[in-house]
Amino acid sequence: MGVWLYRNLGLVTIYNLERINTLIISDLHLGNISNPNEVINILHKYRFNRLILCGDIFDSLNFSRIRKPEWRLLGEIRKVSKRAEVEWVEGNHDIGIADVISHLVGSEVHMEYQWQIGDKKFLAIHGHQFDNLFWVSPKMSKIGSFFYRLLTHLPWGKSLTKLIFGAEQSFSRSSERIKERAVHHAKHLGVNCVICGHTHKAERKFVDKIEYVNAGGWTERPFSYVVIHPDGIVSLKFYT
Ligand SMILES: [Mn+2]
Repeated sequence: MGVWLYRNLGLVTIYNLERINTLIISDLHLGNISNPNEVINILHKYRFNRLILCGDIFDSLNFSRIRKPEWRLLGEIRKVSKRAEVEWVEGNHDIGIADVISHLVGSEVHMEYQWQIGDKKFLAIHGHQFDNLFWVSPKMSKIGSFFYRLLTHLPWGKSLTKLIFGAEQSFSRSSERIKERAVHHAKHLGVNCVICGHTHKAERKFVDKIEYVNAGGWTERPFSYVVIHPDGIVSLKFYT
């Protein structure tokens, strides 16, 4: 009888969800090449106390480009905000947008966000602050990433980007630079673990005893996200 009740009330599903402390998702770029349905699946996969949107959730202020599944994802985030805290950390693409949208999805907006699990101190920051000036200005970063994407879609684009911009090289250099500067910032603030996005390159590494995690992104595969367990252990996950 008990089992029957559980099944039919959907309680079995709730109890089967993996219990975590924090879920972190970054660089969805809604309104561009985004994958909202996959993100909804992740929201349904776990039970968590805190959801951190680590920047560049929107690609631009052009809301006419937001499609139905993307609105549905925003609705799901709003539902999450009824049972867990939702923190939105601004990225270079959603500066100014977060303020408009955050009340819709029930989140707080931050430049950077700090929290603690047990003795372990965490910081979430998008990471464009550590990038070169060219990519930091929203306009320039948009123009830059537009040309980069355009070129990588052409058959001879990859060699051309290398030839003209050295873009691939400068992109990988940029993720090294961001890691280095994020770790420096974390040391300054006295946190143990710093979580960024921006580079779309998922990574987890210890540098000078600071745990650096990049949540990756959702515009190209493999899609990735970060899970923090109740004991403060961080896992970088890939969506399959
Ligand atoms: Mn960014």
